[in-house]
Amino acid sequence: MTRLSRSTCKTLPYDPALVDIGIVHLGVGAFHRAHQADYTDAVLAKGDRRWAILGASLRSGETRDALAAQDYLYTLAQSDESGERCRVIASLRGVLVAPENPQALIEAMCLPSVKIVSLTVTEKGYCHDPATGELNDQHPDILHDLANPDSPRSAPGFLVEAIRARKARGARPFTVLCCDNLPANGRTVAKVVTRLAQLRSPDLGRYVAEHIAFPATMVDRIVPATTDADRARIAAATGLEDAWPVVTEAFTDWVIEDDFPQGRPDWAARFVTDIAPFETMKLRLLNGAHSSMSYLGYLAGHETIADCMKDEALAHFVSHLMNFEVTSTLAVPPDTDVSAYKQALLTRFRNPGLRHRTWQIAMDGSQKLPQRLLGTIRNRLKAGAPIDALALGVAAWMRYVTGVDETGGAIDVRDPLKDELRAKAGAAGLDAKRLAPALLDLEKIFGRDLPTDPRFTTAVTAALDSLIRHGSKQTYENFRSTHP
Ligand code: CS2
Repeated sequence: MTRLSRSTCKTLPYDPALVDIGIVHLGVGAFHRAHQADYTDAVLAKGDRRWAILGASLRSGETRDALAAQDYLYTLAQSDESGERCRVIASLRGVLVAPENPQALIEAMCLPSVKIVSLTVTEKGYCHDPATGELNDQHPDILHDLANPDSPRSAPGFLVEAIRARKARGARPFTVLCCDNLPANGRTVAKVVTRLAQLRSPDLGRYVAEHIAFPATMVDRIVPATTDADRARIAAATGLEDAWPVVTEAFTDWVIEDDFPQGRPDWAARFVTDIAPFETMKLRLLNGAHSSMSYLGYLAGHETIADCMKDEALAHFVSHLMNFEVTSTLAVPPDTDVSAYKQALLTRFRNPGLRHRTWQIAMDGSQKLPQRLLGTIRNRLKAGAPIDALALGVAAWMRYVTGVDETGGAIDVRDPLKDELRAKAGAAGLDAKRLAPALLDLEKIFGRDLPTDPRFTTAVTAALDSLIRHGSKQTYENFRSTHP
């Protein structure tokens, strides 16, 4: 079959050779390619050719190897109840692989045409402490980057070195646009990058604090990892072989704080002055439900989120979590109907065209729990309100990170704290009264307040005890009986 490329693709709305690199993007995973690259493709297609993207992988060369042979073009397949629609995205104009040549990435970030450096490096990529949002200055990559500032490994290390290099050359700085699901993502990344710059020199720290803009964003699109079945189906539909297409839903949303001193593309996003209410609503309702469902569903043997939603008792749990425990903690964003938003979420979770694996979402829970569940729990406790569903979500994470499933099989737990989690779980054994306190002791996840609040510890321990004794399915079925 013919390979997708500039010469074989007949549907490109612009010539990818005639665009300028305006954005360097760190972390060219599926999410970036289905979200920001799609919005940017539309801008280039409308005729503003200044904003093509140069991607960078901070770890492996896989994406570059797959896309280089097809001129970095790829198919975006959008799926909803009416079926799947395929379109070729041309906004990505190259991929650098940072570990192969870190200096080349720094040079790219210093290009005069580059006005924005955006990032999707996942929660753990910022080397911060998830409970406080502060840089973890003992993180191995940060220690490496302080010792080798001109050949960094971490995203903050690349940002600081490129900011320094531009400053030394008298070039105007770029805007840093974090597109990860971190709470207050702009402010959090600003804090981390400013701190790392300070550790390099007080002068550089001051420069970052005074001159670099870090607009916050709320990004939303469900993008499961691409499978071989996706590749085969998309090739059959388009007639062109594509080594790394991306499958997503038709829905997409992007809310951005409009703070781009060097200019920005005219993305079809919502530009606002305060994204906090949008972000909290999305992190707590969508991502909070996702994470809770992923642990409970995985333990119950459900492979995908759509499978979880077919399990009526689990779908009931999700609705209860959203309606009775999360909604009361939200400040409703302007022009938003929260009921309609929740209804739409349930439909999105049910999308049969997306095989979004519970195992994929279960990854990196230590980095996700604070913004997805624990902040909500703090608000509820402060209001003296029940936290039964939220506590069950946290307990399911605890049961999951023991690394042993309900049939005694191994769980492939992926988490930067995996070893610590396994050691604690191993020492405690499958006993809720020992396991819960052992994991709650992780201050970088739970802070100091939650582990000492008996309302929280009692609820989590009871939920964990039920998960251990009765299994996940029986536990959420019982939940439905007690919370009709
Ligand atoms: C998911 C998110 O993998 C996960 O943790 O919860 O990637 C989710 O699909 C997106 O945030 C949706 O916008």
